[in-house]
Amino acid sequence: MSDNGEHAARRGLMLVLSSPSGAGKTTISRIVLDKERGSGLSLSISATTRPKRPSEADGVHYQFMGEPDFLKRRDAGEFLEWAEVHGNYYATPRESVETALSAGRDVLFDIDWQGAAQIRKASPDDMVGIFILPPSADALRERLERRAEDDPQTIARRLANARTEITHWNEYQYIVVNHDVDESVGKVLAILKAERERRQRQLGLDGDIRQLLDDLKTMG
Ligand SMILES: Nc1nc2c(ncn2[C@@H]2O[C@H](COP(=O)(O)OP(=O)(O)O)[C@@H](O)[C@H]2O)c(=O)[nH]1
Ligand SMILES: [Mg+2]
Repeated sequence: MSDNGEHAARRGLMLVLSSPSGAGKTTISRIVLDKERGSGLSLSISATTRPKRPSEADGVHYQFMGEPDFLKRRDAGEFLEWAEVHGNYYATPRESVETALSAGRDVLFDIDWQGAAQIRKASPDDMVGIFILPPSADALRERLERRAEDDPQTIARRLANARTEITHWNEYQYIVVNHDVDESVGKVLAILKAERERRQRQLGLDGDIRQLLDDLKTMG
């Protein structure tokens, strides 16, 4: 906005996606990240004590670790938030997120309602929460079964936990019902685009606008 063509610097935002297991949140986040490649959006890679699935890679989808390691890092204050989900521990490592945000880059989180609540409490102005809902109970069960990477007992537990997760829907600013992945991705991208333009996130606007007003006064 200043006449040297530079834009005011912007504060990075935390885009948090939550949903019950199987509503499509992980699929949506992967496509969003892919489409936003080069825009300064990166995924927060969580630490977890859950066993790695065959399709996952350590350090890419999660940092897999044993419980003693996890608890040691948690107690050392290395996590921005942590929670127990489906009987395993999950946490967001603090350092990479803080580095990204202070450099004006945005961070995408695929975390549950407990983690979202902790981040919202710590940084209400920097977090944008989106809750993804399945179109129906049948659709949710089908997706959990189709994935077939988990045993039936795990699937049953995830279905039971879905009810708890869904009761937190109204703690999020945006709700996306995932009827169609492409459509949902489009909605998440639109939310991100608009949220990036929020006045509060544009640093240095005060000075730029004062200058604009001064320049206009000189002209008149
Ligand atoms: N609080 C919190 N939740 C997380 C974190 N990482 C993943 N989760 C959530 O834990 C739940 C289980 O994730 P996962 O084991 O990958 O199975 P999924 O449900 O199939 O995605 C999902 O709701 C994730 O969003 C984290 O760092 N913190
Ligand atoms: Mg997931």
